[in-house]
Amino acid sequence: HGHGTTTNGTSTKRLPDPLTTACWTCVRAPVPPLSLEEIRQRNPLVQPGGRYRPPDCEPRHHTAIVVPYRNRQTHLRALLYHLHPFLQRQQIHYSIYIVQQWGNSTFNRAKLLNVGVREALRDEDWSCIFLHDVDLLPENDHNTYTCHKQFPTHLSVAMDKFRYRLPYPQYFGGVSALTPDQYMKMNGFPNQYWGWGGEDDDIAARVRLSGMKIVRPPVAIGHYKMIKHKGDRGNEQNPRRFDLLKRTRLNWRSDGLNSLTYELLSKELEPLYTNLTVDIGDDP
Ligand code: UD2
Ligand code: MN
Repeated sequence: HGHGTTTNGTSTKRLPDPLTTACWTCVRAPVPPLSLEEIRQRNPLVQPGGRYRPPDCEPRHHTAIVVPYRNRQTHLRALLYHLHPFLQRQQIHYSIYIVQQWGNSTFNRAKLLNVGVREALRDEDWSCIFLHDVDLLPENDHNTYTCHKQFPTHLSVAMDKFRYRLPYPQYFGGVSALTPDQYMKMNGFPNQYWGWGGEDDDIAARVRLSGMKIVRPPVAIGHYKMIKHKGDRGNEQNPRRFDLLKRTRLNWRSDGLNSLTYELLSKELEPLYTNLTVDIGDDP
């Protein structure tokens, strides 16, 4: 530990391939991309559905990780490869939910997150819910995957893509965390953002409108690597996002958890995650 870092926490070495390695406090030897089966073998204590409980203590934290997803196989493998050992080192009771949008309709990240939260809470009385992009890998073990008692947390404050700085003060994209109470208080997330962009700013606005604020870990802790990628087909920039954002104040009480409709097509307990395939409809 300590290699390649300065006292103020900035990296002095180029990190190896982000698909296989993401560690900021130490630089691990690169490993070849692994299959799901190989990742499972490396995580023998993970139960079907991607569930884990520390075997030798009573965990104080119960965290559901919810990942909005469609057609990102290599990113998913990289995430599972990193997240399982990371969460086990933190001795958290956790489960990973992949919320997969069925069909070819326009992608809707925030609505998928609503579905994931609702379905996860059917399984367990989670004390904390993480909303997690599939392509973000935490780089610092001190970044604990637990919730703040009072306020929603934004975790991905320092990403390589933004040169390890917060891009703007209200930024809430990437990885965030809420208790079920905080989530209910802001009526969940908006269902009306189809395509790329805006939904994260809407969520940040809801936090404030419902009388809460955003808390963040120090920049040196909230380090993430984003796997480089291009925009996806079916997730083109949403041209309506600016208009929608003007109406958050009017809409947040009526659009969200209390207006959520979807059809759960299947729920499978895969070895490393729970797969929820869901029909969330299409941009009207
Ligand atoms: C930024 C935000 C993200 C979200 C998005 C706007 C960061 C690090 N993240 O991400 O949280 O606010 O802007 O919508 O700034 N996905 C799929 N399949 C698809 C499309 C999206 O699985 O076809 C999922 C996946 O988990 C991905 C996430 O949606 O990580 C966000 O999409 P993105 O990675 O294309 O957007 P990006 O990187 O600009
Ligand atoms: Mn991304």
